[in-house]
Amino acid sequence: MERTFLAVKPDGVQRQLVGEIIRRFETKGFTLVGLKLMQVSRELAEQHYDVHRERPFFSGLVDFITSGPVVAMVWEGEGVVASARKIIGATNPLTAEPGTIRGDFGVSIGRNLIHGSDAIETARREVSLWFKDEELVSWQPSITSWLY
Ligand code: 3AN
Repeated sequence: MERTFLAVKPDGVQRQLVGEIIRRFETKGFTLVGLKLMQVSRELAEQHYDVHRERPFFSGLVDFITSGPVVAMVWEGEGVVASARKIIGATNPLTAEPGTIRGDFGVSIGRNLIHGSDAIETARREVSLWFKDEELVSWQPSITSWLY
């Protein structure tokens, strides 16, 4: 089954949106298979944002993601990578549609509350970067047969 990596960023944690954010993926019908609150090291942050290394906002990005606790998660379900991106909304919260997480709760591109893997390959890389195999639990909630 497809998996994606999501992380509530320090602004989402400080604004006490963790429950609200988790609720949106739970009620959609996706399955939580990994979850941890963590203080991100600069090393992990730099690896995570490696594709942005040459961008002018790279060091600000690393400073921000390491500035406070982050909630790292792995979610599972059919089409979860693309669907989670839709639930999250556009990178800039000011242009993100209402009804999306960023559209409903954010105003600044540098404080856009949540990260979600942008493709299936990226999701594989990010899940294994952030989680050890033994931190992930394979399970099927009993509602699954009513979803698919
Ligand atoms: P997304 O998170 O929607 O996949 P990316 O991968 O293009 O967006 O960018 C990664 C992160 O870098 C964004 N979540 C955002 O916090 C930050 N970012 C992107 N573009 C800018 C920008 N122009 N100025 C500041 N931060 C940016």
